Amino acid sequence: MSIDKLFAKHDKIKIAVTGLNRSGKTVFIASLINHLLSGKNLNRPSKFIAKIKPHREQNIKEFDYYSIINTTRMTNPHWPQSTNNISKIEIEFEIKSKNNFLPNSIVNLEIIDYPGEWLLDMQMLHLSFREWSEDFFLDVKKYRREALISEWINELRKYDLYGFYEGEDINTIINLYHKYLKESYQNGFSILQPGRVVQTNSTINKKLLEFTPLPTPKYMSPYEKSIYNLFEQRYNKYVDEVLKPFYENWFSQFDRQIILIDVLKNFQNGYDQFLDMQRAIKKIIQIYYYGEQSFLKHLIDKKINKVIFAGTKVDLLKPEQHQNYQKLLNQIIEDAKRELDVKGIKTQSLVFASVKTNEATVDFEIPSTFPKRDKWENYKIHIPETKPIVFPELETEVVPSVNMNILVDYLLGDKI
Ligand SMILES: Nc1nc2c(ncn2[C@@H]2O[C@H](COP(=O)(O)OP(=O)(O)OP(=O)(O)O)[C@@H](O)[C@H]2O)c(=O)[nH]1
Ligand SMILES: [Mg+2]
Repeated sequence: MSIDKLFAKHDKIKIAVTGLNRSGKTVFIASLINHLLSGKNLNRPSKFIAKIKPHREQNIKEFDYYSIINTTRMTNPHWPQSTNNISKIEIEFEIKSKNNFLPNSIVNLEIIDYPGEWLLDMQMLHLSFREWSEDFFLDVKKYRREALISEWINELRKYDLYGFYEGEDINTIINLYHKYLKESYQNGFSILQPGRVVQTNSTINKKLLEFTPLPTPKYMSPYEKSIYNLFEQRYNKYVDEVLKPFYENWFSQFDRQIILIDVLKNFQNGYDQFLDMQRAIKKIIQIYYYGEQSFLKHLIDKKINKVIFAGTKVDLLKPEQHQNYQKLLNQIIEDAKRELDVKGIKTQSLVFASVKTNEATVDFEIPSTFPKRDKWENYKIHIPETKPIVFPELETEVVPSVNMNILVDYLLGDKI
């Protein structure tokens, strides 16, 4: 370490990039790194140097920035693959001191990337099997999803879920529940637990996913050796062995969070999917309330607590539509924002595009408020597959984007 760095003031900041599957996390992280390395398209003149720190950790993969941006530079460029595991990257900033007599300061920025399907399961961390099941059946009723689960329910009816379990084959119960999750996923629904069931490239041991929610027994306790208890044990094992380590090792103690929301996708999917996504956002912020209150306290004490709701892929719309997208986003997050306000966590919202694709735009007049069910059909759109924009070869050049400068400012303006 150089003498300068030894005396420098060191600071660490951990950002949680969250968002449902395909919301744009990996592309966003790549664009963010490109902005920071180049020092371009930032709201303030850059007085820092940013470098990717060498990856030295054994227990987590490196977020492979160069491979990701290289996929856009091939003769047949393509978007990065859907993420199948967790990875991490650290950026080190050396920031010029305002006073020439004082040493420069060093800020370490830590970012993790992971599959979007893992995110919603975090809510299970603070629900018992019974609570999780009750939540599930309440949602089915509230959102009229009975038809979607009828095949699985019919199968459940064939078993005594609470009586003595003699080891009969229960695979069909599990398979039909998983079928329901996968069909809902294909139809654009967001709340799917456990999320690893629908993750196409998951590396998890499938045995850990062999449980489903079950109706709570009324006026009786299930037998110790019953299907109900068996699923409860498997649920607890999933929470303890899969969710807790992920949360505790990588997700706790972050300083600020950005939630990426692909609002446009839902105009393609449908009204119920839209509502489902909105509920999903509320579930994502539950992460603040998990476990000890110390996490909330950590955020509030450090006074850097911040959640940014970011509507993605705005480059697909014509510029005159951006304002409506912003208004609609504000309406979607209103509930979640109110909850965070009460907890003393600052929120900001913004529509943006990590990269500005060439093939934009969709000819679409986005409504500024959430349309009623009977008006929904007027807003149905088809979003074509776009080709990615090529990341510049030179590290000093920045990729075209929309509002990334504002977003970087929201995220890191007080640090760099
Ligand atoms: N037009 C446009 N499309 C984008 C942008 N960012 C991402 N996309 C599209 O969204 C898709 C998903 O982006 P990713 O960054 O892989 O999404 P993710 O959240 O990492 O997805 P998972 O890894 O599956 O959780 C890409 O393949 C692109 O088609 C953007 O800024 N503009
Ligand atoms: Mg990804």
